[in-house]
Formats: sequence, structure tokens, C-alpha cells
Amino acid sequence: MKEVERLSEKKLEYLYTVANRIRELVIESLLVAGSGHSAGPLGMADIFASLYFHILNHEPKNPLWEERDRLILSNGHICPVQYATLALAGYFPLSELQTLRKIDSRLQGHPHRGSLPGIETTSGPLGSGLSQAIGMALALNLDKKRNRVYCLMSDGEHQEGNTWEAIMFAGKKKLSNITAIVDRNNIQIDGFTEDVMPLEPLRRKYEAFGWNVIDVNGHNIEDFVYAVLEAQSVFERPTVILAHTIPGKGVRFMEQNYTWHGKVPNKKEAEEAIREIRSLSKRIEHD
Ligand SMILES: Cc1ncc(C[n+]2csc(CCOP(=O)(O)OP(=O)(O)O)c2C)c(N)n1
Ligand SMILES: [Mg+2]
Repeated sequence: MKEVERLSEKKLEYLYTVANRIRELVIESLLVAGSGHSAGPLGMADIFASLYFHILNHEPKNPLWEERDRLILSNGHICPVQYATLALAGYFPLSELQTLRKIDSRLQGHPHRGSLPGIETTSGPLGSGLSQAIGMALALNLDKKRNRVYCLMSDGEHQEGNTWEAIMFAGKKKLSNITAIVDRNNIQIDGFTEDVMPLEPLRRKYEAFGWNVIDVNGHNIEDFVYAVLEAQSVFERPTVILAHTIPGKGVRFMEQNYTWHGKVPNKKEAEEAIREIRSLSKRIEHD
């Protein structure tokens, strides 16, 4: 297992730059696709940059490397952020992002295992990723392997029973090689989670199922990396990182607006979005 290193100032700045480049690629690919999800992918860009460019033990040119950590994307609809990140990391050419959601493309609207390097599971039907991730974590434990499993999930998925069965099982099995990361962005398809079907108190619910829980600002890369480090040092308990994020992060007219859950910008909106993301990069450089 690779120990996650502490971040230097230079690395931190680099990760924020990567995150904003991911955001630009997300907007560009969604514009060409003409359909898809905007808010979730933008909100998770900082976490994807941290995972693929600092935390994960992986080899983009050898995607089936046995020693790799596994990253399971349970909320498959945010895959534009995973596609953009995988391409930037070198799993496949950046130009392929232009094929998002096209017929016969390897980049379908929801991820398809086996068609694209770096995709560990097929997802789209919400609520099944944690069960799959736990199966992998358990198998790795039985084989006495030290690879870690990361499962990205949405808050909306916590309204599904299967998610709680998986949480219960991981607690019982004391699976400390799995880290769940929840995109706690407070929105779902047609409203705020606490209006549609309240999830709180999420921390206390996870704790009751035997998990170690860490709340983190999902846009503070330093804090997120520390949370992962903490998860690596916890024994006999799985860890969940409740990552508090802003849906649409980086594009003001999308931020905190659930109507951007499942729609894409038109050309004018995309241009405005890219301008904003670029100015955000400058703001970070000058902070
Ligand atoms: C089992 C299942 N039910 C319904 C859907 C349709 N659906 C797609 S995304 C979504 C919203 C879920 O909330 P969340 O994942 O928190 O959305 P986000 O934060 O990305 O806006 C729904 C209901 C689905 N993909 N799978
Ligand atoms: Mg959500």
C-alpha cells in the first residue's frame, strides 16, 4: 500500500490547477454531447484531482495492474468528471472526450466496465456501488492484499435501502481497507435532499453502523488529503468521508442550483462557464 504523502505548497497549487482543467474539460465535453449532468461533475472535480493525481496507487498505462487501488464510481451519472480525469491522467487520449454520449463511443452517459480503461464497474442504477466495492475490499482482505478500495457515492443514493445494507455489512466485517467518499452536495434530481427525503443526521447514522466518519470541505484539497490519510490509519473500521461540496462549483450560475443536476450548458453558457473557471484558477494562484 502506498502511504499518501503530505502535500507541499507546490503540489497543492498543482492539484487545484488540475481540478480546474478537469472542470473545463467537463464543460467542453458536455457541450459537444448535448445532454448529461453538469452540477455533480463540477462539484467533484477537486476530489477527482486529489485522488488520481495524488492519492491513488495506479498506473494509467497499465490499468489492470494487480497492485492498483480500486476506485468505484457508484453515482455513475457524474462520469464526465471521471472521464476528464482519466484522460488527463493518461488512460486514453484527451480528444476522445469529444465522443461523450455518442453512439459506439467508449464514453457512454454512464460508465461501462470493459469498454474504457480505468473504469472498474458499470454504474448508473444508483445504490449498488458500495456493495460492489465491499465485495472487492473483502476479496482483497481474504487474499491478504494491501490495495485500498475507494467508493464514490452521492447523497441521493442514501435514500436507497441497498446502500444501508452495504454500510451494515462493511461495519460488521470491520473492513478498514475501504474508504467511502460521499458527495454531500445536498441536491438530487429535482430538489434539495432534505426536502425530498431527509438524510440527516448522516454522521450519526454511519457511526451507528460501526464506521469512522470524517466531515470535510470537498473543495479544500489539503483537508481532503488529510482525511484520506486518517482513513488509512484507522484499523478495524471502515471510514466514510462526508465531503461537503457545492454542486456546480466554479460556475456561479450553476452553483447550488439543482436544476443543473441533469442538464448541460448551451454554447453561450459554456463560454461563460469556461471564462469563470479560468478566472477561478487565477484567483487561486493569487491567494
Ligand atoms: C436506482 C436509480 N433510481 C433512479 C435513478 C435516476 N437518477 C439519476 S441521478 C438521480 C439523483 C440522485 O441524487 P444525487 O446522486 O445526489 O444527484 P446529484 O447530487 O448528482 O445531483 C436520480 C434519481 C437512477 N439512476 N438509479
Ligand atoms: Mg446529490
